[in-house]
Amino acid sequence: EKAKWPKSTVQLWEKLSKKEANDIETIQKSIVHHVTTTLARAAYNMDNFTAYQAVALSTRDRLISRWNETQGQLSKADPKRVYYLSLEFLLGRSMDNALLNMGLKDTYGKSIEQLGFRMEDVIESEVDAALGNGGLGRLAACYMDSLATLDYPAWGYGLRYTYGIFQQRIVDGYQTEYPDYWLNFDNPWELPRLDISIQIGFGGHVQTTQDEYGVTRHNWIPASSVQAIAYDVPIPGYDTGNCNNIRLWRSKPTRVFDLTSFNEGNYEKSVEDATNAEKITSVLYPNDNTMAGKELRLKQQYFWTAASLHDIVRRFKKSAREWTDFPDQVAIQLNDTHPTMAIVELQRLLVDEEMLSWDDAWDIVTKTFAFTNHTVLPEAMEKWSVPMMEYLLPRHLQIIFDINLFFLQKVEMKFPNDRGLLNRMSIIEEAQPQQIRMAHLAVVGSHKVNGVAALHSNLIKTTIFKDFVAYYGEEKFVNRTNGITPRRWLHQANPQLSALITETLGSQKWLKELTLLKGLNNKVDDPEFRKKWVAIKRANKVRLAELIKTRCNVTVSPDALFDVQVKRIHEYKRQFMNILYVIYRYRFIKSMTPSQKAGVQPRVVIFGGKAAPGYYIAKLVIKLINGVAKVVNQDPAVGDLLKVVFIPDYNVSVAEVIVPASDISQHISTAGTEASGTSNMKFVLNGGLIIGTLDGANIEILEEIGEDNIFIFGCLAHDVEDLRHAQRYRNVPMNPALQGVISAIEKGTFEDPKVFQPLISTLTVGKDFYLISYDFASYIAANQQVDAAYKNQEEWIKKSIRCTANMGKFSSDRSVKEYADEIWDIKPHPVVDEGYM
Ligand code: BZD
Repeated sequence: EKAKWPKSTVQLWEKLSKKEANDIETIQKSIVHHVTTTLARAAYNMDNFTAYQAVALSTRDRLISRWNETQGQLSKADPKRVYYLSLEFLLGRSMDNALLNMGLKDTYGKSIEQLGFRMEDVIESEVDAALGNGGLGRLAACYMDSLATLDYPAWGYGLRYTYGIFQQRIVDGYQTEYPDYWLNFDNPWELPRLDISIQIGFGGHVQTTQDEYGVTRHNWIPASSVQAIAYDVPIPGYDTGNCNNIRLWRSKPTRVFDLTSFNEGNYEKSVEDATNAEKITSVLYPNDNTMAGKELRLKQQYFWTAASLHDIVRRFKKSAREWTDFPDQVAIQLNDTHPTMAIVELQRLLVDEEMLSWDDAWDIVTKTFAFTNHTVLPEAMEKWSVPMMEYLLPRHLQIIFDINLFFLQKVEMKFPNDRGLLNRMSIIEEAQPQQIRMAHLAVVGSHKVNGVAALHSNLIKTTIFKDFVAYYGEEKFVNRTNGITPRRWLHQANPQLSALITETLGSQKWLKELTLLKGLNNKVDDPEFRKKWVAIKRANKVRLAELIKTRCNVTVSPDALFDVQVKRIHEYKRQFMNILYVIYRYRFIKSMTPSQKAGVQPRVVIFGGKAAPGYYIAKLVIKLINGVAKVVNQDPAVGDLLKVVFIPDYNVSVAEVIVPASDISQHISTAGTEASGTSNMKFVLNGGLIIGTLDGANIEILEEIGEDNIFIFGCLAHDVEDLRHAQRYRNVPMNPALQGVISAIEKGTFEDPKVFQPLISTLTVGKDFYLISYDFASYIAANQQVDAAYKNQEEWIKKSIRCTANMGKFSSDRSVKEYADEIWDIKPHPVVDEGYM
């Protein structure tokens, strides 16, 4: 269009679309402009929330301008891109992060201060975008930050849930769930793209015909359809003009199909269909590491993968390339098995709609996809029943059966006459009804499969994917140890520590090259530096103590050792073991003479995390923690020697306060169950020591920071099976210290003991599957070592500095580079600042 314009028009556009300046006056003008026009508020009639909205809108203008510039240049250059398909993006708040990444925080801070507001208060007004459960969703968010920062051409694809993860309140010690209606006030961090709408079909039947060459063609005729509407979330890189995108889909009714009911005179039915269409993206499923098998969840998965693939294919088709070039232009990463239907959908598009041969299509598909596994827990493995799939997606089911048939034929050629093997490897599990094993489909449809920490990547090769390694060979199965973004988890969450590091290292380069933190090792023996280091930790503890006072109404001393376990509540993570030890400690203190008490290291034990609403045992753990807290915190015999708190509604923004304030945090899963863990990395990066098992990324953290700076206990992954066997078939007596604790609960020390009986039964009737009794003795010992080490404050501070100094490996920049180089084969594509909006 532009080409047809007279020169003067083009020049006028160019003149008027120059980027806005970033000086205080321009920024203040833009804020006031948004207050008075966009928000339609009188300039003086404002609270913190209105100020937040105006600052957010002004920040958003700058984000959009970067987004336009980046996406415009990428469209022209058309390099290979990666698409990160994740059902969850746990972004948290955006404003602080956007301002820091764009280098505008100081200017905005000054601007609003002069306008009568404090940056901290304005930041606090933002609600979290909580479109995720835990580690998997937060990992996706960290990876998006790193991809943007490193100038990789990358888009995320996900769902725009109306309700994020539920809000947790504690009532009478129990978790209760409330809906998280986060879009109550407009969300300034998204750009609705109402023009981008894709029709997604469901149900119906498959028409089979012969084409003019006698080839059988399949044509899926869906019975109903919904629309996918795009909402774009700009993701600015740190210290670069690059701005990537997360495209989230929202479901809306289509007009086309619902008209049939309408025309039949069934108005109510057509309205009902419309409401059902909106349901698809209404709520995030709140289970992590368990599979519920709900039909709506499968609908979500297909809706999202189909919309994303149509979008990706449409972008690919803009340039006149051959289909064989598709894998040279497009890499798609599957964040767990949730998006596995994308494999089937691409095969369907290529074969049914683009008329490629099955083999040519399959070659393209397998070169395009790669798959990340995040768990080995059997209850988390996704399976969909064949009848449900047939009803919702009949053509896809046929394709899955064909993929399986051709795959098993090849397995049979390589390993003839091994029926057991074919059964084990089949994508279809022979149950009643038959089940589709999504992990098998993901492995078969991808060129690379990765685990998320060294131990985990090895484990999947010897357990769930053992047969696949024998068939495909080792090269297909790789490790990509997780990482976290140091921008959010140090620079933003711990500004004082960030400033000290920058001052010490002489520049901010470490924020993009985290191994530079090694330079801090030289400072360990500098008492002045140690003083500054510990003063910052203390200030962070004071801030957390204030949050605890507000949220739990418990007063805690910042001089006590802060001991933290925050993560989803799950049996394998063993919060139960932690609270059992707290009871042990409580009883021990109570048995002491006053002079013995004088030697006790005061501790504040801090818990936080959500339990899946249907996870009964996990919810009882929360109840027990609160029961213990109530008794311990009121006991004058204990006083400040021990306090226990459960911080309700743990989320990303609460984590940003907790993580910098921890002295010791707990990462104590039964060995072999926690694939990686990422909060372990966040705590250590912030100079918090950890107590942990030899599980997930703890092992690699140990390797990096050295055994003197970490407290390790418990059995090895390698021994777990034998230990469980012994628990099950031999009468292994319970650890006596643990027995004492259990008796105390059963005597009613913490409310009605009947309440806790099902929880206690997991240790007895349940044969202690997570090996709490076996690990209890070494757990007590490790805790004693923590106390002893904390007594020697100067040595403790040295450990704390060494922790931070040696965490460079765990930047998500490192992880993302490893994916980019060997899995995606993509290159950075820096944006050029042309000065236009
Ligand atoms: O993924 C977690 C693992 O448990 C962690 O060990 C690991 O560090 C992170 C990142 O790799 N897994 C999850 O968080 N999983 C889920 O949240 C989830 C959600 C829905 C369905 C299944 C799992």
